[in-house]
Amino acid sequence: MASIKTTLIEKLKDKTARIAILGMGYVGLPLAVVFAEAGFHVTGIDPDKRKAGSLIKGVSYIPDISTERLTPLVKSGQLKASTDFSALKEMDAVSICVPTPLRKTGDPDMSFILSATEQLAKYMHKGMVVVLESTTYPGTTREVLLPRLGEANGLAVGEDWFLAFSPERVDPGREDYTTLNTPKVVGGITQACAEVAAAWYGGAIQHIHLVSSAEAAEMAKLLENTFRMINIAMVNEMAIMCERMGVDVWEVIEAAATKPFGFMKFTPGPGLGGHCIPIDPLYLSWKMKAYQYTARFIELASDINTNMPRYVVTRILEALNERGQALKGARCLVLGAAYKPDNDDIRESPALDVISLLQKKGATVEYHDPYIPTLKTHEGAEMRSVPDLMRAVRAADVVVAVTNHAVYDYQAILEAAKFIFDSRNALGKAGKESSKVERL
Ligand code: SAJ
Repeated sequence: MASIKTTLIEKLKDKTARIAILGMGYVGLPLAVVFAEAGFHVTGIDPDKRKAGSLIKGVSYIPDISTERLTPLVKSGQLKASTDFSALKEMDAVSICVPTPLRKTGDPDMSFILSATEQLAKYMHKGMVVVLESTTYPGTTREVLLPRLGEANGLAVGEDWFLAFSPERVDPGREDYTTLNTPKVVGGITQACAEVAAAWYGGAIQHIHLVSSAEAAEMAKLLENTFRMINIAMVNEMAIMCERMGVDVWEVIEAAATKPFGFMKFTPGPGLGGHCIPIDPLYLSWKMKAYQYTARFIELASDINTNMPRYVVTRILEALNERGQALKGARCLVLGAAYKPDNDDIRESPALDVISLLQKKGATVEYHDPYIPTLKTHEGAEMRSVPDLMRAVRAADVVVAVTNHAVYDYQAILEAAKFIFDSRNALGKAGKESSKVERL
């Protein structure tokens, strides 16, 4: 009689295996679409009624997946959506794509993973494969999912069921690398788990890179994002050092970037935003405490990046002082509030810190961002993006370029502004040459 593993691999290879994706956000929805387009029958399960309702209508709510691409999959029945976790009892393969934020204390918030795991645990049966995609600390798959899904149900992992980790690598808005063509790292609790997970993912995603354990896969993702966070912090500190020495950091970076090997360009900015880079490395430093080890690079980088908004406001205060003006009572216009250019996500955006710090210094602050119509400050106040950008630019004592969206007409802003603090080198050469502009 064929083993459970052989039977499951056959179902995965002939696409008769039924797939469920838990969490239909910017990771889960593209993954569901990629599996459905590969020929699997997929059910997206999300407790958010609005998401499930939108998907049932075939209407997408994330930019990376168009409604035109989604509708035919829903109409054909290839892709379904539900808020009901009991659908899991019919499933053969489940991918967990839920958020892993930080708590206010700075510790990992595992509540979404625990909630999804508790729901799935009710419906576990022989012949299932489960893959966790959420970025988390090394050991989560083995320490959190394995006991709750397998041992609690009397299922032997690697024989009755299969468990692996495969880090999500979705960069929202990116078009050159998507879920389909971004290499996918997969690491199993056992060798058999890795084989089953690779057979599943390999049936839809172009390149699978197998590693020897779930921990190796969890750590690979943290290395990727810790690498970015630390290099951004390093270049932020270069900006501070260059300013002390009267050297133009932007010129220095451009010069270093001419090196065709052994260098990777990062640019300084007002701080580190987003729901990945500032957060993922702290999952690692938090875990290392259990090993009595201090992840000094991560902690130092986090300190530097976290301090950048304050550094920017201090630079603005000094620059206004040079112009005989106090920051207190000054009219400040924050240009761009999203956490990175050409993006509508404000999570962890340094713009929120800059706004609050300017307000604490007594400045009158407005903001403009075509992608962020309203925002809530750290103090809980509602702000709206100013309706007339150029009017606000003319009225401001200082325009603070925080997020350099491509849509802005920087030449017009430069002509209309009294003074600009450019934290992103958004104005480029024109900014370098203008007496009305100071750069980070
Ligand atoms: N930032 C800088 N200087 C830089 C690069 C970024 O200050 O040189 C700032 C950005 O303004 C932003 C923050 O860092 O506030 C994070 O920017 P990011 O470009 O890293 O963008 P994210 O947060 O969207 O990162 C995602 C990540 N994708 C996943 O985790 C799957 C990351 O791994 C990708 O490398 C990154 O996109 C990317 O390359 O765009």
